[in-house]
Amino acid sequence: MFTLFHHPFCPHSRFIRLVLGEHGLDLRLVEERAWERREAFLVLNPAGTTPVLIAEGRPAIPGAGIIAEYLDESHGAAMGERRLLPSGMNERIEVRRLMAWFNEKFFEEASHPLVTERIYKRFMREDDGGGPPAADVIRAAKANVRYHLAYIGWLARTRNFLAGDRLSYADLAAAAHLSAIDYLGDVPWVEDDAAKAWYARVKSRPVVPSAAERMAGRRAGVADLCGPRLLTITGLVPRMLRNAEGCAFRGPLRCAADPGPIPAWGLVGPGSAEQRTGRCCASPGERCTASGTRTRTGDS
Ligand SMILES: N[C@@H](CCC(=O)N[C@@H](CS)C(=O)NCC(=O)O)C(=O)O
Repeated sequence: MFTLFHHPFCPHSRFIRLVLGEHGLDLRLVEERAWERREAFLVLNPAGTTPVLIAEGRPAIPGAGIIAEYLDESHGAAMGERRLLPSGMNERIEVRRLMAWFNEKFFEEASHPLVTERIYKRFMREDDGGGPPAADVIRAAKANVRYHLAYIGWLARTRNFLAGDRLSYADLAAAAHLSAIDYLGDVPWVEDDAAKAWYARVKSRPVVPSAAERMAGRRAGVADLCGPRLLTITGLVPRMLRNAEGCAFRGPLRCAADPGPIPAWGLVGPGSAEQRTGRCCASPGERCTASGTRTRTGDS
């Protein structure tokens, strides 16, 4: 039996829950609000971040990457063909590269700002950083999602799963971060059919958002509008967004400026300066104003 200190909307915690689910391991969940910096939790992980795994007879295991490596070392061989970190050296490098891509880069550029602005800030006290969501941060993060989705689509078109032939940690890390923001209606699935089809395949696996996640979403005021009765009601709601499963969410308006076509992968990577600074909806040389119109950079 493992114990996982997690938060329902922490994408790294989601990743580890998916990994433990694939391994078929029993799990006790303890919800941790990392921003409260609880002393007993800081003793387990002085970095104060979730997830932290407690395995009998081991020191506390902090961090998604370290937990994933530990689980592969302790339980991977027993998975046989279904091992999530493949045995070949080259394949392992590619899985680790993509696992880091999602747990670090995607997190920094997309899932962390979106989850923080839309959910965590509602729970946090003002002196802990709580307050209303910052529209410019959300806009920048949503623009970053488009580039990441294009990359995922490119991987899904060229391989069976993201890192190769088989399901791996790369797929679970990507799905965990995407699912946190898909829940919020922040993934423009219509832009990439290959990414959408890959996600549907990974999401069809047995591990789904827990009741705790749904509850946390409701407490945060993010209505989970799946279900026939509510779907008919939302038919009347303007600015409705749908996630990959066709669930409806009320979402913020996208920036009114036309973001233009996503460049072919490799020309512009996620995380470029333009994307990070909130000039997300505009082409290079332009910026997007608060009212959603474009101006040339340097214009007053
Ligand atoms: N490197 C860590 C980062 C984990 C992380 O940033 N967790 C977030 C929630 S998803 C957190 O606890 N943030 C609180 C903080 O940074 O103080 C990992 O891979 O697990």
